[in-house]
Amino acid sequence: MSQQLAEINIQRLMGTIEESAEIGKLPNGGICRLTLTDEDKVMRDLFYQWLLDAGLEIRIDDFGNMYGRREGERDELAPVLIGSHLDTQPNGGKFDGILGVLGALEVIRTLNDLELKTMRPIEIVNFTNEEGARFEPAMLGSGAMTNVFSKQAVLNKTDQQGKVFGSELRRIGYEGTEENRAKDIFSFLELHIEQGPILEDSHKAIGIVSGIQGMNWIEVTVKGETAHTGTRPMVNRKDAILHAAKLITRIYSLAAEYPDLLISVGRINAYPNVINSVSSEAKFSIDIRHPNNKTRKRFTNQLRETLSMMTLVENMEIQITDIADVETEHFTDSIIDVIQTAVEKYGYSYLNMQSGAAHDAKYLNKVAPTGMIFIPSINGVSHCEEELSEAVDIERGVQVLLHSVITLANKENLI
Ligand code: HGY
Ligand code: MN
Ligand code: MN
Repeated sequence: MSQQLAEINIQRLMGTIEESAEIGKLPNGGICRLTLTDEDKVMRDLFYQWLLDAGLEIRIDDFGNMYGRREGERDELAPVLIGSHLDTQPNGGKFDGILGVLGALEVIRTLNDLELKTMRPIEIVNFTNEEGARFEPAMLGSGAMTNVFSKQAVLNKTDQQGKVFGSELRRIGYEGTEENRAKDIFSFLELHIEQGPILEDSHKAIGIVSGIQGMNWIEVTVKGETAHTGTRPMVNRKDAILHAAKLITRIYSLAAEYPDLLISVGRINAYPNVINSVSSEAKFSIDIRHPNNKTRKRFTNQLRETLSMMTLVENMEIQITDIADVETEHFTDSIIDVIQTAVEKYGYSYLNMQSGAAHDAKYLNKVAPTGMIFIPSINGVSHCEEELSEAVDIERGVQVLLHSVITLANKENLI
């Protein structure tokens, strides 16, 4: 059977995606499957079974990253790695990350159906904590496995309730070993929904991703003084929520001076957070994204100075904590070419584009030639229960993944 005739089974894939969507399902149709929770364990156990059913050799590494390996005819060669993540946002959709992992599984299932052997082994992967919704920052599993983060720093991460990454990994039974990490990877491919409006607006079927824009995640803690709301005169207050509100308003107005910069305050907590006490502490997050590293750094520096100056003037106190500072990443031309060839073979319309969202591929690109394939998101929405992609687009995306994998898994080298 030749590679161009290899066709995936879209009904099987949609059934697998729907089955995964039942795990952590919310009444509004969204999914809450935060990394290393009981829901994540149920999903991991089911994925483990699917890997076994597909005849793959399974490994778990010391960050809970899960790998399924399909032997190659020359099994000593470095593998082609494909995959993404199965963890979700607290009110996530059923495609973000999941399409990349279950689409990779469909590639394996199709190769098995067709008894299509490849020269190189192929490995599919589910990365731990891509979302960064529970343990900050994002892409901890892939960032740890590529040594962007130190092992101890990752295992010691705590969530908002003080639960520790390492003990949660143990608790759900997915603490593996260091030697199980993927190593000497020939290439990495990640299929993902675009999560934005570009492909839909441009009526293109496939996004051939050139790279991922850089980002900063910062946390600002405002220190005030608690007081009785009925007795403390307004002039003598150190109201943390009021000062945070002024800072946040200024952050957005400063960002408006930078074209293409995306800024978001997504998380905010106050203490004691009761109606009749003036707040003594307010913590809020800032997510900063921009395609150009210099511009992003210039803005972030100006932001720090502005927040500090405003706080000095108001005789308040703040603490600025860096959670992530990630450079813009450019993917490997030879991988982009393989994807482009596959897209042209099927005659799909396509757009060469950069990714606004971050993905595990950002860190895999540091250790292996990497590329990404996007499919359209309906109404460009993601990280919510309305996240949706059409089966026809899913089929095209996985077909391109399949063709690209077969090409790469039969290559001696990339040049
Ligand atoms: O933050 C991101 O872009 C990704 O969803 N983790
Ligand atoms: Mn994702
Ligand atoms: Mn996401």
